[in-house]
Amino acid sequence: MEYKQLKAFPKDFLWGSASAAYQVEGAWNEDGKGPSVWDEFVKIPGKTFKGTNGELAVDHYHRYKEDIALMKEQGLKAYRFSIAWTRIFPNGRGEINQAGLDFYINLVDELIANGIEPLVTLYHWDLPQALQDEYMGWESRQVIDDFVNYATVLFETFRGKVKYWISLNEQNIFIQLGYLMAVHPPAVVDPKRMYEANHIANLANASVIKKFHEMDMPGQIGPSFAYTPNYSFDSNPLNVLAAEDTEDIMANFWLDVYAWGEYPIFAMNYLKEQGVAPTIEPGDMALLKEGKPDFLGVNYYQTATHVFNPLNGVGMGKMNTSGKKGSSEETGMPGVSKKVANPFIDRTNWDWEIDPQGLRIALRRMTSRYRMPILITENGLGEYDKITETNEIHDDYRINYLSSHVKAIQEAITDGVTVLGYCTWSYTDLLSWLNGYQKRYGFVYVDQDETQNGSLTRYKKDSYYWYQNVIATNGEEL
Ligand code: BGP
Repeated sequence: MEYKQLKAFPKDFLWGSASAAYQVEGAWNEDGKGPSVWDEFVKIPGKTFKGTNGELAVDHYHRYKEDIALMKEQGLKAYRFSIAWTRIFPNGRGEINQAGLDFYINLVDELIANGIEPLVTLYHWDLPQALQDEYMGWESRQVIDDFVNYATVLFETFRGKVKYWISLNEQNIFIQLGYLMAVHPPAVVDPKRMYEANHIANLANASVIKKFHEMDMPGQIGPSFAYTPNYSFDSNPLNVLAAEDTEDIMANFWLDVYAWGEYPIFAMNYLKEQGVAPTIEPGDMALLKEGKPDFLGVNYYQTATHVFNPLNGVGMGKMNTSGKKGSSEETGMPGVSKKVANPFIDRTNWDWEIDPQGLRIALRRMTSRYRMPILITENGLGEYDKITETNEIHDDYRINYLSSHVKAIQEAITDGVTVLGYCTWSYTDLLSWLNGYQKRYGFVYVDQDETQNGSLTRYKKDSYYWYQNVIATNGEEL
């Protein structure tokens, strides 16, 4: 639809930006923090780009005041960050590590003192290694109680101060990359184990949300889903069906569970036929229904376009983690679909498709199916940035990306979607899990390279000033 006039953004729209503990904090073993699965995984040769890790990251742990001062100056309304479980419980449970908790108390207080709404992610992939060692982490139902126990400490600590909570960040990504592609911890390739772990993660997610509501916490909670809307390559009915199947297996399979406490029919049938459906115990489905979120968080980066893929067709291919455009391998699900290039849209140097209308489509599909408010918890462009001799960063490509996506949000709002806020990924440059430090996302440039050399000095990019004006005009000037 095209409108004569777009609706204005709501007055209290949360113009935000995001990060995650492992990607920014550093201080990986300070103040009593225990090791997480990522602290260990990065030590395996060949797992991350040039062996990069988050031991120092961008040293946000020691520089958070400086970073928050930059946010304040920019006019940022909300900052989404994650809490490292291993700072609170170095071994996943047991005695609270007060020094670790204090870091987040100080961070939250500093944000509030500067008029910035804290949005807290409970889990952004850094599971305590102790729980992985003890009972294989997400593969054991023991993790449910430990996750609820950890979250409860945070709920009690930040009651009234933190109003927006994200339960699990991108369960679909950490589960698939961890148990199917072996490119995240615990580096397993086993679809059966993957769907078992995923079901347990669903139960943990629902349990934490249920606890939040039982505690009568002021505020709202929801998961963040990495949603890649699926398109058919053309009007060939076989390809249309391939896209719909992919949507069921890759999106509804998580979103239906979050919103309705039910697994989608076609995806579940398919998993049963493959012999990889999860074990569902009595009471599980009731629990999933009791853990209904207050909003759906969405991380949107791109869309995916598909053709039908026969049973003997292409399987999972390797992603481009080098930044050499065109280096990603063909990928597909045999018997379902194969991903192809969309001729209507351009790609980044990491082969991520740039599709602002796809964000509008994502918001529309989620609203049609679930009728829940949506919080955009991530959206952004990872690219090489160059700093000039006078310390300027002319990232007009990022401004184009972000402004076209914000326009798509405004169109979706005009369509009738309820959007609570928008967090760009990311605030400062940070560690990209598999792509090192050269794939930059921030409004704020950090002097840091793959060998972890650099002064860590922060410099404002052109996009920093652009967003400052977007916020000041409440989205009227994009
Ligand atoms: C999301 C994650 C973020 C972030 C982002 C960019 O999947 O939640 O933590 O990393 O993607 O991805 P990448 O760093 O792979 O470019």
